[in-house]
Amino acid sequence: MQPHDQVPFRDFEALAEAEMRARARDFHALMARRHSCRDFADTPVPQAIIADCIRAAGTAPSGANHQPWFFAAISSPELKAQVRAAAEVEERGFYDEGKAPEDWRAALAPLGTDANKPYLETAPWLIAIFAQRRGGPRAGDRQKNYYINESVGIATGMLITALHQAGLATLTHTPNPMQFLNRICGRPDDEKPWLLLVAGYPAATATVPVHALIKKPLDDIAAFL
Ligand code: IYR
Repeated sequence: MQPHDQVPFRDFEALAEAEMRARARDFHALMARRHSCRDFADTPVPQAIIADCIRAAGTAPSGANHQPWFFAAISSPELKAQVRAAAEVEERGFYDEGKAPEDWRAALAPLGTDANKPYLETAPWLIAIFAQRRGGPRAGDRQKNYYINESVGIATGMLITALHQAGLATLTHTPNPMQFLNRICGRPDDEKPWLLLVAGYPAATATVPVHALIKKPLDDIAAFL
């Protein structure tokens, strides 16, 4: 079989309408219970669980199927300490040294965040997500990639969803700039550090800001035309 050939759409599973309705409803209920976590337990999580969630993310659609992503899953305490130290340097610049514009600080105030990121060491896994400017469907390809941000965004959403349904809490973290992730993870300069995803169990003391519970109702996010 060659790449230009076609195969039947055989992975599709047709469901009865009642089953579709139930699944759609249940999936919303599941996702409505996902909240960003900023206080993680140090309880380990098996690598195989993280690996399967990354496999799920790797099934995401992407521009020309180039799969322009790389996931560096960090559990090494030494590397997590390096990530924390480097991230906190940037976060101190943002929160404490005036880099954050006033309106941005005001928007973040209800979340109660600051420059301290102890969870970057406490959580069992940090998944550094990189966007590849060049690549292709196979490792080592060097073609131009297309719709890179859209593709990596979709894959990251699927990763967050996979981790949540596997029973893990997550946090999307974006220290800025985060080029230090290339150095710590040994990734080439032409990969853009895109997002740092923290995964593990919430600490018993973890809280959710009420601000984060305000979700727009369907009427405010959708129109049926
Ligand atoms: N990167 C900082 C600031 C921050 C920015 C946004 I937009 C958030 O939604 C949350 C935090 C931090 O992680 O604290």
